[in-house]
Amino acid sequence: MKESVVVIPTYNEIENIEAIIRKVLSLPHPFDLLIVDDNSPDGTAQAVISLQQEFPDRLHLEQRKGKLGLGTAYIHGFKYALRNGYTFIFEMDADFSHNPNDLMHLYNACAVEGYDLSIGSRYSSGVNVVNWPMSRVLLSYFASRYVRLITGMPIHDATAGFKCYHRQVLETIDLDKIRFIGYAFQIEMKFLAYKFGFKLKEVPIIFTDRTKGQSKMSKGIIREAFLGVIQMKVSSYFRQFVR
Ligand SMILES: Nc1nc2c(ncn2[C@@H]2O[C@H](COP(=O)(O)OP(=O)(O)OP(=O)(O)O)[C@@H](O)[C@H]2O)c(=O)[nH]1
Ligand SMILES: [Mg+2]
Repeated sequence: MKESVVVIPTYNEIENIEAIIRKVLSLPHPFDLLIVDDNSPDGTAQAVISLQQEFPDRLHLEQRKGKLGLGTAYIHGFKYALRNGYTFIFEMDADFSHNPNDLMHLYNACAVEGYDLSIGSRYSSGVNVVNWPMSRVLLSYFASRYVRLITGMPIHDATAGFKCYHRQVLETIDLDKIRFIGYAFQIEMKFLAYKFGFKLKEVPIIFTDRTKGQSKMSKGIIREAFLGVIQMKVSSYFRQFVR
């Protein structure tokens, strides 16, 4: 039984991809890696293919035809991880905004303390974001307060994208019914895990703004999240969450 795999979605991350792969695969704990690349024009996938010769059993690549959104990239990766028998499945960005050393803290919250979903949180102990413009910090911080207000979910960092799932959470959530692709995807996955009664834990992390590569954040992603939260809450009244 394979234990842990870190799923990293990539779109144009040629400046980060080799460094993030080497960092994760050099950690003392044996994490496997799955890169889900959307046919990045900058050659990110080719860089992964050449590194696979050095890490044949631990570095995996799934390629998709075009840019289809972060959310669907993760759904694709989760299905791969469940098919291949992994117990702990992680989400992490490719741009070092998430510190790979924190993977162990997320892992321990699930594997040692028994939580079903651990979340790398920027806001569970104050505001732990480095080098983001104040406007972005305020947008992100109040977005989480807004989600908490609407959904009642007791989570400080609702849009966090650095997580560890125990496979039973992803087996319970109907992945084909997930509608959102951006931050709303991050909110929806936490909201469904919470509604199904899984045990969630926020693990404090420090989030650092990317130093290499281009941001993929857009106004559309923010709008989707703002309206999507209301949709999630309303539709939760009309369904049952039975495990
Ligand atoms: N496969 C795939 N990956 C994506 C897509 N959009 C973003 N990503 C990846 O998802 C991760 C998070 O995207 P980011 O652009 O870092 O989003 P962000 O952290 O909100 O914004 P910045 O760090 O400021 O750019 C990165 O590894 C991106 O390469 C997509 O459409 N498809
Ligand atoms: Mg980023």
